[in-house]
Amino acid sequence: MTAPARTRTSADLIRAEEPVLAHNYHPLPVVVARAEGAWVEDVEGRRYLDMLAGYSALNFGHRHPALIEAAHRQLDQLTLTSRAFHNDKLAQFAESLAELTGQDMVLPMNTGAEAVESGIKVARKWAYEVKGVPADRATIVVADGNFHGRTTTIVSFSTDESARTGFGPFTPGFRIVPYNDLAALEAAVDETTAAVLIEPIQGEAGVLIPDDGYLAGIRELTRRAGCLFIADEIQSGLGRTGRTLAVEHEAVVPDMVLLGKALGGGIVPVSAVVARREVLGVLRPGEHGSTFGGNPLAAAVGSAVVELLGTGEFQRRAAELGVTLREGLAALEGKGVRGFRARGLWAGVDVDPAIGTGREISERLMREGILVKDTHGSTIRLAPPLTITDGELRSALGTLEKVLTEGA
Ligand code: IF1
Repeated sequence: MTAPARTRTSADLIRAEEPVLAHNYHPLPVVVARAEGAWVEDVEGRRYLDMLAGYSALNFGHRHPALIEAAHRQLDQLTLTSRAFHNDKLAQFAESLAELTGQDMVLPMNTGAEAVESGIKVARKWAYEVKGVPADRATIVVADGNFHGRTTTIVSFSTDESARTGFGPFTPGFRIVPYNDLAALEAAVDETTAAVLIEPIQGEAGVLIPDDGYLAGIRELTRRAGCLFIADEIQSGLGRTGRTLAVEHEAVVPDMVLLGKALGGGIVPVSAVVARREVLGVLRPGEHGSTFGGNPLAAAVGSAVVELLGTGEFQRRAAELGVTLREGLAALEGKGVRGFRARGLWAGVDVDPAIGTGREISERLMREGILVKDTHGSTIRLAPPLTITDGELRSALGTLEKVLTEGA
């Protein structure tokens, strides 16, 4: 007999999931019930500072007032029409997003993986119709250590065995080269290449930041080769690194940018492909679509997100607080931190394995009121909401030092 829903404890709820929920995650033993800003609260009322922010889907914090207001207003008016008809919110969302990203056209989708899949399809169609690659011969070059989502085609070019094993057969047409290696990239590009698909910073791989010049090199290489530069900014974009897009750190404008996560403000799934007219112009009615892509609720929230980013406040906060983050992590080198990579309010921290695995460190931090997520081995990722205060960030760094030095 299970406890009635209204009085279930965290333990009750974790137990209740076990027989009925697919086990595709191993969550930390915390059951979140409420959240605001950078803070979440579990069923028993314990508070935690959220240093994961939904893997960068919560850049504006939990339940940002302007975004919640936009959602409430739209909920009371119209939520879904399908694209069989127009709705009164989509033009504004597409116009403002194209302007924010310096691109011509927008293809609205829902999840990041859908944006990646859509980008792959559009790049291939562009290769056949514009570049003149023979039918079904298009190739796309990706980097090892990539993470672009979980669909069968996307895991076809993953180098993470746990993401691929048991899901074949796989989609052909992808070439994998070492990340941050322009020579290897150049060698893989030929007349069949539709695009190079790259994360400007590799998130899941542990926040790997390429050498200065890598992104500019890809831009030059793809221009010379007559193929597309597709930047997957689903995790790195929308303020996370201190700029609207991470590619701006090298003043690079890709041919296509993939967006997701924070574009939905942490409220609804919103993703998009944004690109030059020559590229997205290859799509004609009936050739691609999505039941929920561009729905009025998503468009209303997405427009409110673009408006927040238009102020530059969140990019500025990420850049300024990123100095506190970097300095705080540098001070921990030799005190349990073996190395770290950081840009804006995003860091991958390699902890001394002798202190514990990433999971063990995450559990110790959880007991101290800080929520993070490990990536691989003993690397943890720090990606707080961009609304975090300097004091909260310093407090989190202090707790990290305590956990690393006292083995709390
Ligand atoms: C999970 C991390 C994993 C992404 C980039 C596309 C997508 C993602 C650069 C797909 C999604 C999520 C997926 C989520 C955990 C998180 C993640 F990298 F952020 F940490 F898994 F590697 N491109 N990343 O990071 O977007 O379809 O999920 O909306 O799968 O557990 P999605």
